[in-house]
Amino acid sequence: MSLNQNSNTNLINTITKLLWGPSLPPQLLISTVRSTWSAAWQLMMSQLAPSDPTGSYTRPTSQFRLNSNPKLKVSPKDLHLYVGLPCPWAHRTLIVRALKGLEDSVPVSIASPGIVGSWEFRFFSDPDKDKLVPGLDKANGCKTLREVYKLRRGGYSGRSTVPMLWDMEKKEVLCNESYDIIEFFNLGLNEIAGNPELDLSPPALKDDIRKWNDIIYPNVNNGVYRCGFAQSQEAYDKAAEGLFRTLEMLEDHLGGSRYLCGDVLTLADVCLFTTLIRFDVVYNVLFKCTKKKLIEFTNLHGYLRDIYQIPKVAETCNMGQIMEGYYKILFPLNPGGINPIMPSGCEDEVLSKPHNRDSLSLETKVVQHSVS
Ligand SMILES: N[C@@H](CCC(=O)N[C@@H](CS)C(=O)NCC(=O)O)C(=O)O
Repeated sequence: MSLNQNSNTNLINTITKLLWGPSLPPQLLISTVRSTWSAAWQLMMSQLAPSDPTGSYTRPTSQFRLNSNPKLKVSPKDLHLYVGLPCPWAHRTLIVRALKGLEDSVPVSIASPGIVGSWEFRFFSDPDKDKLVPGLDKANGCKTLREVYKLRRGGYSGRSTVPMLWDMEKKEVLCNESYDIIEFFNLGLNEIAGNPELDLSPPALKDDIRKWNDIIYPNVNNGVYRCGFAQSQEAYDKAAEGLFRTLEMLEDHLGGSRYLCGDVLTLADVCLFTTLIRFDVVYNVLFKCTKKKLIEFTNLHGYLRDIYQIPKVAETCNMGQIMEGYYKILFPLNPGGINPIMPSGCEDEVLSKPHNRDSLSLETKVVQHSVS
């Protein structure tokens, strides 16, 4: 328990003793805590997790979009990426940056979730050499991400979210929408990319990618948040039903297809992966996505391991930081701040086990067929 929590508990104990003697009558204690906690929770959730009239979480839209600003001229040498490791949306950008070989040309600053809800930059003393770790702001030397957003001309008073792509020369937020950023990293920076031949959104697959994103975003990527942030039973039931129905459908599809769109990895897979890798370690428990664990879906779990084992992907998955961010900082959902033990299925040894999904490739099937 932190010093602060200790002194708060002592204060509450002292007041209680003054009012009621050595202990509060149990019924009174329970009803007081229940109503106070419930009111505080409703207040916090209504402000932090906006919902529609049925209590269903509605994600606020991103304010800085790349595609909505056709006049925006981007100079590749001035780019800087801000991310946080627990965030699934920021994780998308780290994966595409790594796969495209943009690590040297697009430097990154990795923020840690701060106790008062803002992303902060802190020196990290115990780095895990195999993983990306949080640290200081390398572009602007700010203490918080909020300060960085405020450096832009005209200032800023909205949500300071990650991922955020920053123009170091113009001191401007270029974009804070993950999908725009990954599309841009995929094709917009080929002149400075180490792996320009890789196209994660080939023209022939664009419709298919869009179709998958349209299913996966509301039901899975945002679906887990709609479970965790639901403010009514009805909203939760609807979100949980949509989530598990979609996971079952994906399980079925991935039984016959190596990736979502066939033999090649696409942006749709990157977006699905960053939710799946957090599923058993966070969403299954903290967001009440309890019907099944991901490890119980044989094909989805093999697919997860397949992507995890693509060179440079595992380095972007810091499970310790993911747990720390969700369990310790997402205060309304885990007020005690206890960080649970890591599920064994989420450890590197398990994620590194053979996936045997190469045999699902159409090309492999054709070869096998012609040999037999
Ligand atoms: N639509 C955004 C969502 C980004 C987002 O919600 N990021 C969260 C972390 S997972 C955040 O930074 N929240 C801080 C806040 O809301 O103040 C995207 O896909 O890029």
